Amino acid sequence: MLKLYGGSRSRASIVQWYLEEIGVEYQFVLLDMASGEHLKPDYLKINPMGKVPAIVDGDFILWESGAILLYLAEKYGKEGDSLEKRSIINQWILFANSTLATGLFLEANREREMPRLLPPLEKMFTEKPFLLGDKLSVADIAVGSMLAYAQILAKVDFSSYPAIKDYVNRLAQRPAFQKTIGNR
Ligand SMILES: N[C@@H](CCC(=O)N[C@@H](CS)C(=O)NCC(=O)O)C(=O)O
Repeated sequence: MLKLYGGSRSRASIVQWYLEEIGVEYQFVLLDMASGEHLKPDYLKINPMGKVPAIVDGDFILWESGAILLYLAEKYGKEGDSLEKRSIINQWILFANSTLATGLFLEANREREMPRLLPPLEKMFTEKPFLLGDKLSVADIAVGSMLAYAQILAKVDFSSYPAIKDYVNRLAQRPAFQKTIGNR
């Protein structure tokens, strides 16, 4: 069975959310990060960087949440059936984990970046329920989890962006979200 390594409050929840959405069986290997289990030799064999999440799928090892999402989307999610579709998914995952994450979570960037990044997202969510159209995709897992974490952890207020607020609320009502990110 696929193994997902993570801490109790870590980005492993993003990967876990997607696994729940697509109904892949997995074992969550909970590392005691407070005591540094992620820095011990056993785990460093899986991710030499000592970061979570990581997965082990058969003989295959992968780390970095964005790379894991892409892998799962292609292998199990039946997403990304053309180069263009895969590239668009890639675009949103990289955007979420770099541009959006640093814009939302680095306080020094927030004031400058939020007024640039949020209005285009607001417009998109007034036109369609999810990033790629009518259906939730792995792009929503990546972007939606950053927006949800911004609301939960960094107390970012999306009141001026009602379509984003509604998007995050809709995601948060999904059973797979509640079992994972919403349960931490
Ligand atoms: N860009 C990486 C970030 C990984 C990361 O920083 N994970 C944190 C937990 S959320 C971690 O492992 N921290 C432990 C440490 O730095 O010692 C990803 O998305 O997977």
